[in-house]
Amino acid sequence: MEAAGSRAALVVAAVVALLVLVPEASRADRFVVGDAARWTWGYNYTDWVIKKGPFFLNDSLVFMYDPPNATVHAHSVYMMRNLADYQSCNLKAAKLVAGVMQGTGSGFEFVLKKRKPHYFVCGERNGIHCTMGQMKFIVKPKHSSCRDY
Ligand SMILES: [Cu+2]
Repeated sequence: MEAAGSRAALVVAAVVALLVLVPEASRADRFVVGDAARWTWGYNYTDWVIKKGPFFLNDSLVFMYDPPNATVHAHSVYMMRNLADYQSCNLKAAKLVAGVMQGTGSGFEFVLKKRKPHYFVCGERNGIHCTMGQMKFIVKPKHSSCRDY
């Protein structure tokens, strides 16, 4: 009887440990940028970030866009170095994250690994997709211990 009792206690302890440890270790959300609109001209991604956030470390952003063809403009993903370049859509020092062909199929997945502001923009047409097309947003992932369940 006592053995069964301590086994039960062990099972309870194991379940509690799983409940506490597993979500923290493995939980990461995956966001399709723009949802149904995907990564495209004219969608307000700044509003999208406000609606979807906060974002946490190890969450991923999936950029989906068609390859360029006769009817579809090319899109891409660049990361700006700082807020000033982001605000002015100045691509001179920007880093290419995903080229025009990389948004097809299941899209391009970017995992948020660093706790810093990420300045994402579309780099096409010399920054016009960023300025006129609103294809820009900032994400600053929080530490996952700040996540509330
Ligand atoms: Cu674009």
